[in-house]
Amino acid sequence: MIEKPRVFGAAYSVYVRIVRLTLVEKGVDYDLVPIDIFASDGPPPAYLERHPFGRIPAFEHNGFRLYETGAVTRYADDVFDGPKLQPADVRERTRCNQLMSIADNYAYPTLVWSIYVERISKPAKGATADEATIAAALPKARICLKAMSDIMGTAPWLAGETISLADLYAAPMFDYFLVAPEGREMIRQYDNLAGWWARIAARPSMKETQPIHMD
Ligand SMILES: N[C@@H](CCC(=O)N[C@@H](CS)C(=O)NCC(=O)O)C(=O)O
Repeated sequence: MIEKPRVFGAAYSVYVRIVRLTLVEKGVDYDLVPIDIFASDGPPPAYLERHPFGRIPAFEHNGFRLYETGAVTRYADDVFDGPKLQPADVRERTRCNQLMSIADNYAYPTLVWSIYVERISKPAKGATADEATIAAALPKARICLKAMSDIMGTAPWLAGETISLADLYAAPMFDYFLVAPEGREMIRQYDNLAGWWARIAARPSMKETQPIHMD
């Protein structure tokens, strides 16, 4: 019997959404098994057997357990039918990998944690935004957007002519970032990124995986 892949995590999570976007774009049916990593008493202790670092998502397919979104999404792209989400051309594929790394290391902490969480998420929960954190993050965010815009150039998608894991990595991060006024103002300065955002935001996969915004 062919097992449906299982994604362990919560819809609000950027990284869970990257895996879900990948599966939806591939046309793969999956189960989302709820794990709230920010629950007050923490995730169920048994979850650490799936993910020793206590992050979401974790993933399982036919008894193959996996964590780390880059590994999960590349595995899903390799084993499931559907459109290829890693470019065949070696330079485009390398750019795709580079963009995934930029998203992990620079965009996620800056656009999501230092800007969205401070400007939108904390005040929505009654806490005060840390303006110094936001101010320090803005130049870093500009570097992220300029780097991504430079790599994208005139292509329709971040890593070239077809949608790839690079787009599915960046999109959930931008979806949060663009709730903040600073994010909306910043993306306006990059025509190619603004066009990219209009294209990716219109994908049915983005609507299907839309979390409830805290705004
Ligand atoms: N390197 C991990 C990052 C996953 C990650 O940071 N997930 C966040 C939610 S979007 C999380 O679990 N945060 C919990 C925490 O930081 O304690 C991956 O690629 O999957």
